[in-house]
Amino acid sequence: MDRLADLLQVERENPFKVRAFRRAARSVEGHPVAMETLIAGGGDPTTLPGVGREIANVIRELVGTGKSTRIETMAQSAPPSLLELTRLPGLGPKRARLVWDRLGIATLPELETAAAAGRLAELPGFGEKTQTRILTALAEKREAGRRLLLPAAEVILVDLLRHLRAVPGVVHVEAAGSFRRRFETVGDLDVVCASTEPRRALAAFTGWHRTARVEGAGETRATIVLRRGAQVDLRVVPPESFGAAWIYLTGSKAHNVALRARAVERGWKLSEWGLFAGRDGKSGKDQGERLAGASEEEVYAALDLAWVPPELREDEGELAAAAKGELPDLVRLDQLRGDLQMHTTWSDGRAALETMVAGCEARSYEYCAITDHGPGLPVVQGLDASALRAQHREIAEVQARHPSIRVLHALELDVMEDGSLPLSEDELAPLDLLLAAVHTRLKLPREEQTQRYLRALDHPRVAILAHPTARRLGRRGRVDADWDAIFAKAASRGVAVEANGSPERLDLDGGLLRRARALGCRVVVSTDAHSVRELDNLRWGVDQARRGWLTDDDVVNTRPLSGLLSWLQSKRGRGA
Ligand code: DGT
Ligand code: CA
Ligand code: CA
Ligand code: ZN
Repeated sequence: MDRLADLLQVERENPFKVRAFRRAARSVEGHPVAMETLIAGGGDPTTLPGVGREIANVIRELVGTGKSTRIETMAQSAPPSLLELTRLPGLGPKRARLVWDRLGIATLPELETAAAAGRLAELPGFGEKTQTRILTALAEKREAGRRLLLPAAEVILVDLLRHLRAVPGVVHVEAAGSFRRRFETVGDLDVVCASTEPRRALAAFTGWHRTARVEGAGETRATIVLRRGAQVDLRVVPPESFGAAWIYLTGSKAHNVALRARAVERGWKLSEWGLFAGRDGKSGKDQGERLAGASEEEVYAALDLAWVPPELREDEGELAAAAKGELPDLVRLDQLRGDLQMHTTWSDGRAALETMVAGCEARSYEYCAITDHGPGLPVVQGLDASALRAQHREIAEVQARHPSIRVLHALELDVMEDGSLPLSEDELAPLDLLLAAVHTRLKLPREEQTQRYLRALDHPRVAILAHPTARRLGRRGRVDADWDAIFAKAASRGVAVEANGSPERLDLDGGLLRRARALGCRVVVSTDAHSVRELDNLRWGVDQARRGWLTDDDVVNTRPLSGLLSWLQSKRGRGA
């Protein structure tokens, strides 16, 4: 609908008609019953405010065929990318049309080139100021196009939740969306609020000190854009709807769709307002008997389901498991007894070895592994065999001063292009633990890359495959390799795969962890900390382990020290 309004405006339709379409779009969006449901139930769209016969026909066509002949014909006369231009603050449909007519520009990159060259300022009604505004908006858009890493999202949310909790009338405020599901990156932030005075909550939200711009604001929802481009959606519902709204806004969309289908099977209706016995009805408050809605547990229970942890809400089998009472008892942060990857000033860490050990001790760990880099890396000065012996002596001294924690001497060794390791077995003999990791030659062809991993996993000393896919979020994707073959080999060799908790790695992520477990791998959750503070990154690794359906049994470092040592022993016993 909004798209149609934009097109009409680009086509220089009567402004009253454009406005009518926009009003109708708001009305449809804000309506508690989806148009599909309304029409399927014999309802009439013209009962919605602002929806007349003409618009109702467009809605029926859209619901029936997924298309609108009206939109299609109009889209043909203007390039579809022109719509993107109309959404840019500082441009809008009228000016976008002018830019297209005069300069033949229909895409954002073309627009940016023209603006940077000063060609926009020369258009009638534009000027320097508009041109600058457009350039700023383009830069902002690029920034916003990047997804947030979880810690950045959390910093914003903690502040916002604290702000909203202090608003009179607010009963609950919680984070939802991909952040709550702990998806690896977050597109926009979603917050759900229960309040007896929704207007006040919304005003406090749009008036928050970090708000740069308000994108949309209605009776029950608003969207703000923050100064650095991140976007936040807020939904405000009455307390009796809070659980249903929290489920809805947490998603994922696929989980919601499956959940709603389950309600429909029982002849009920599930929406962000609650679970209702009636399927039709015109407003959120009149949908038949309310069966549940105040809490998430209540909604799931009414559908004969156990409460589903947000990390599992991806429609990957969690509803079937919840129906049978077979959801896994997911691993928790407090079950971890130590951290098995960290760096010190011996290689590229920023804290001294003893400082890192003290940091682990302060976190009440039973053990920690010092895993500085070995030789062979281009940027990092790693430890050669003689440095390794010197470090071994230092670890013995530090261990003596810190008897409450077991300090394991380990090494993160780079896997060479051919899958060999840059130190000999003799040189590695004093180590308690060996990590293998791929850092270079990330673009080898798939087959070669896979063989490289398989050979490294065959090395008798390798116990952990660190950050297996070598991805860096927002910078580079996974290396191309046959992960199933690699996981199967790791399982057969007793090598654990890492859930690296560094927020820009999260490697393996939930999906691959689940696969690794299915193929028989053990998992280690580690931080890869390069400072004491980064030791706190363990929790992001635990989140991915949970997304991977892992229990404490699957995670090696939930074991007490004796269990960890016997795992290492059995690995060693396997030999070459
Ligand atoms: P993001 O923001 O890209 O990281 O991912 P999400 O999952 O946070 O997605 P977002 O912000 O678009 O929407 C938040 C939740 O709202 C989403 O997980 C499920 C729910 N939702 C949004 N759109 C729809 C929809 O069209 N149908 C249904 N059933 N749920 C939706
Ligand atoms: Ca979101
Ligand atoms: Ca959102
Ligand atoms: Zn590494």
